[in-house]
Amino acid sequence: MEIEGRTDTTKENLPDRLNDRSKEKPNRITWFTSYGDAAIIGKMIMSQKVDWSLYLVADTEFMAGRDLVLSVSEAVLGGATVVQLRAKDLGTKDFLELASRMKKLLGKSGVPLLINDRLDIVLACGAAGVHLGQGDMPLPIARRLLGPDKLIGISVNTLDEAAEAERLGADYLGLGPIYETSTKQTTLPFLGPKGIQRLKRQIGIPIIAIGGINAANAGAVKKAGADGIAVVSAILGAKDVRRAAAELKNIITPSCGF
Ligand code: TZP
Ligand code: MG
Repeated sequence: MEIEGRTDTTKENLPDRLNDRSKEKPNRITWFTSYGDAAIIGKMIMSQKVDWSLYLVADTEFMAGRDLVLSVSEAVLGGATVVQLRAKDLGTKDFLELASRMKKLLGKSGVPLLINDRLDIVLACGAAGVHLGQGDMPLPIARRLLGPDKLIGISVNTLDEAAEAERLGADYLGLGPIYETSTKQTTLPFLGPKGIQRLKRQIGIPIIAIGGINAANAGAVKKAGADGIAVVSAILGAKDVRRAAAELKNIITPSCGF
């Protein structure tokens, strides 16, 4: 169905083009179900398989009532490879309902859905994993509750935090803030591309840079060694969300055309 020349994704039935991406990039390998060396190797393979390049943080507060599900579907059509649902303003029931809609929307697209903070929502909606901050559920407990197959990402600002997260088995790091941002209030120091470079030398798991990243600075972030960029406003604040995602995707993985 077409609306003003654009594909209608409001029915949460993404076009075939989106669902077809599952054929290109399977990103879940779940043949190990228990802990032990084999499970750890299986998990390493699995997190390597995730395409972290364009990580959309779908923030309900940023959207302030606008249709987040529609915007996320547009962003994925533009090239977003991971979606994290962040809903600080929603109660449990509304958060779960939105997460379930998001999960259904992403369907077979191959784009994993991560949930900010809430392990219970991950389990209830069958999301791929959780994103935790330094003050959230400690990683070993989160791992025990979620099991080896779920992805767990941690926000870090220092090398010590990053090394600890890696040691404890995080699947990826959200490193930031890289630049000044008005999307999230923070007193943490901005790391800039140099901060990414420093961490990249010492850390083996994927590093996703976050904070103030846009089309003007994404190239420098990538050059500094980030495995991906995590973005709120540069995508969700754009007039044409799909195009904004595609532009960023092109900068960080130049072979991808729009
Ligand atoms: N964590 C660190 S900075 C940030 C989060 C969630 C906000 C990033 O938003 P933007 O608009 O991409 O700067
Ligand atoms: Mg948190």
